[in-house]
Amino acid sequence: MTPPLITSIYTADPSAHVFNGRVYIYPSHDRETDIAFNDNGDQYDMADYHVFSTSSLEPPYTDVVDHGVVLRTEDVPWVSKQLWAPDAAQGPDGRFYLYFPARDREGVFRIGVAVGDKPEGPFVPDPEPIPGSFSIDPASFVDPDSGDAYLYFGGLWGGQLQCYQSGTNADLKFDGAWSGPQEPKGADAKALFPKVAKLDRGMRKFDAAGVQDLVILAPETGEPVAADDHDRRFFEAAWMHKRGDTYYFSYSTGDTHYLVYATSKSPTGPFTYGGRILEPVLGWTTHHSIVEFQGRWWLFHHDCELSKGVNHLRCVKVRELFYDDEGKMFTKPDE
Ligand code: FUB
Repeated sequence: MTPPLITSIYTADPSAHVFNGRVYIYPSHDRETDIAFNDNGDQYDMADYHVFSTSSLEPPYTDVVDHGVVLRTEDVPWVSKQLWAPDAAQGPDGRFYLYFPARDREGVFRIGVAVGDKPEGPFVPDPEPIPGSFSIDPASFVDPDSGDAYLYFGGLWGGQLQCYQSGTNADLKFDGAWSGPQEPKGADAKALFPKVAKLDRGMRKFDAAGVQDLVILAPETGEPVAADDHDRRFFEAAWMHKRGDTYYFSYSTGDTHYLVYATSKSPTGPFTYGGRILEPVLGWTTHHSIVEFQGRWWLFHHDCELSKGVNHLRCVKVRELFYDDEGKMFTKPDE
């Protein structure tokens, strides 16, 4: 079985990128807590971020470097708690932008940005969250062909995406009555879509087009995936990558514990569901990233092997990802 990539601390939600010929990993930093487990995710009570890097993705991972703490709760004026899954991107100015979700002083998840001169930080946060941002799991994507940058985000239940069902994307209203482990259901209900916003060239705010839905269609009907289709509907853990002229949007199905993907010829969709890339792992959550390094594709993800199954004490792993002749992604059994 693939060993954990990082064993010095508990890590999760790995966002991997290649900068300067080296793989940089931006994970959540899990920690022990006395908070009772619940389906709102209160036990995921993280308070800082470390950055890791490596030049090799093959065990025994002797080159993995922990660059130390790069951002803490107390560094960010608007944050009250829960530094959840982050990501990072390099902007057109050559600087590095760390995107992170956290609860604000009212307990509402927003997305912040912090800026650094090096991929390993340190990062200086903006004093306010990104205007118009909400929910969790920001995934940044810089299109390798156009140079355009996007932020994908959203997460159900504890991630609060279901609290934004009224109003338009330009003027979404938070409805606290939807807080907690709930989501639309029923024969006619469509799944809630993840969100995408193009970043302006400064990388610290959304461009004028603002937030849009990222539509995921069922291939057999051409209609949006149904809310009750928990094997395929978006739950959390957005990730975007491009191979050739195909955009791959991958995500977690949450309570069914799969990592799945959908494809499009546009970074903003619509996307068509394509299949599974990872079966359930040890632990409730599953969350990942996909990156090309030295001519091979890699799936970073986490499970709970290091803590022997404690859901909120996770460990990052990496395994090779393959494509068949039709561009369908798959991983091989982990033996
Ligand atoms: O790490 C906290 C949350 O757990 C993330 O935001 C979700 O994607 C899940 O992995």
